[in-house]
Amino acid sequence: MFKKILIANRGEIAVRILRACREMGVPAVVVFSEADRASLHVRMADEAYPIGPAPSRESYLVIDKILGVARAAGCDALHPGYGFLAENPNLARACATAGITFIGPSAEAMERLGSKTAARQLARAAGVPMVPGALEPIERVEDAAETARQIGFPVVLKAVAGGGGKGMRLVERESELAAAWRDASSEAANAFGDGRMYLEKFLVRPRHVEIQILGDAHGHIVHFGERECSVQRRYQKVIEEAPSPIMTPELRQAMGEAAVKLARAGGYTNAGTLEFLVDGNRKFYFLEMNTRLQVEHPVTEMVTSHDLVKLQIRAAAGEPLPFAQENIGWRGHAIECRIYAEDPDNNFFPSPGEILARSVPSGPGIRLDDGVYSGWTVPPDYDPMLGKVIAWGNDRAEAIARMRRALGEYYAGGIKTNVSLFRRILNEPEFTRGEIHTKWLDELLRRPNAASPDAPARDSHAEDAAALAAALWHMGAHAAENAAANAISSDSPSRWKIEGRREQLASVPRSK
Ligand code: MV4
Repeated sequence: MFKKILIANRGEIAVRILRACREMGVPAVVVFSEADRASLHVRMADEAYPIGPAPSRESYLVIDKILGVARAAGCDALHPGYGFLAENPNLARACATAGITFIGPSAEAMERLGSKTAARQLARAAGVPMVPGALEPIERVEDAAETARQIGFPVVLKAVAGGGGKGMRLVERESELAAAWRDASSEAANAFGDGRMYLEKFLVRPRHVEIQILGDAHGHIVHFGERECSVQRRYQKVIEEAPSPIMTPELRQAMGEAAVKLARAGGYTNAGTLEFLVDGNRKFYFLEMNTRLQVEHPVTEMVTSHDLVKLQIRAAAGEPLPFAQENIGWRGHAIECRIYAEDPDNNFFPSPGEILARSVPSGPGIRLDDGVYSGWTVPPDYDPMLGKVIAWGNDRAEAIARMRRALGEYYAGGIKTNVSLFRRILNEPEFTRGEIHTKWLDELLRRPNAASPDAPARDSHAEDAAALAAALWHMGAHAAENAAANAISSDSPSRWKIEGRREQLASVPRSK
């Protein structure tokens, strides 16, 4: 096992990896920017090293700074988390050069699967079904038109280096193609420094279903089944669940086998996710591979009882997978809500700021993967995800009921959160029936909201006050005082502020 692991990330995922390290008895080191001095991952780590200013371009994205810390701290392994440098082959290569084990796939496997067209060629060679379309980048718009005529409109233009919907354009008819091609290509050139494009047949309202895989260094690769991630807003996942409401044992086996086949063809090791689109006839099509641990990995952990982060670390250390595919089973249902500091009543605008008071859910079937604490200030410099609430139940209905109950126990004061969005989604009959697809949430948000009509008549201050009072009542006066006092570190600016906050909390009426 490793002597010491560097976690090259921040927020809830750094905390999640720290927890795995602690359970394994491996010391863990973190890095932090100037904006993250007081962050939870810094407080929880065994050692923490500064790596520069708040902008990630000058801190979390600088490979030399991160490897400098790894060397100085005596780390023999590095976990990249997700986002930042997680899918950058240059970090994997720099680690290899420095003699530090990268907890993830090799730089070469990342490259083979990171390019969309390269991944499509691998899928073709491995016999994995994918959406009809080009297998190579297309140079000229005339060739794009020719391919589009062959496969039939509508088509979707995609960036070879793309992801997350950037550089993507839906084209309904040939007359729109040339303009869309220029637009998408220049968007891709700006976003990825690579304007190369290809195209695919456009599937109408598919589901997004992804397969979690894990490979060791001895040629064994297993899959942990699927996650349903169709509830997305502007290509950002909002709710994920396992199993998918449309899953059958046969479909899971077929998709799992396809995923393992493709990963094997790419010489893939460690944790990875293969994204598929699934149409109304339960036909599945490979879309792309994510060569990292994903935000939504906990729902897979909850239904399979396996700790994916510990398995990643063991696989990177050269240990063989401790079980075979036949030993992986699924029990119950898990749902995850991504809690963001953003304002659902103002177009989901980020809402950074100080968390003045907080109450978090617990109890049967609830897991909270959190990266914040009361008294901490959410910085404006990064993705404003605060953490994730995960609910497990014996079946989907119980998981949903537990999630509704847990969201009622969630409160963060001083900032806006998207919790009300989840209450709305979890009460939609289409959602509870599992009738969701990749356009479902965008369409829902265009419909009027009965519970929260956009009218200015709505008294959001009164609602906030009521929620705060309820949260404090839940916590109890004593707990509230402790929470406020504990949240403020010994090096915090002034006693006055602590007393002020104590008073503020105590003055909220607690009678029901
Ligand atoms: C598609 C598609 C339909 N047909 N490709 C969006 C992000 C990018 N990673 C792939 N995306 C899509 N590709 C074909 N050929 C529909 C989407 C899509 C989508 C995919 C996954 C999750 C949410 C989505 C929302 C809108 C569109």
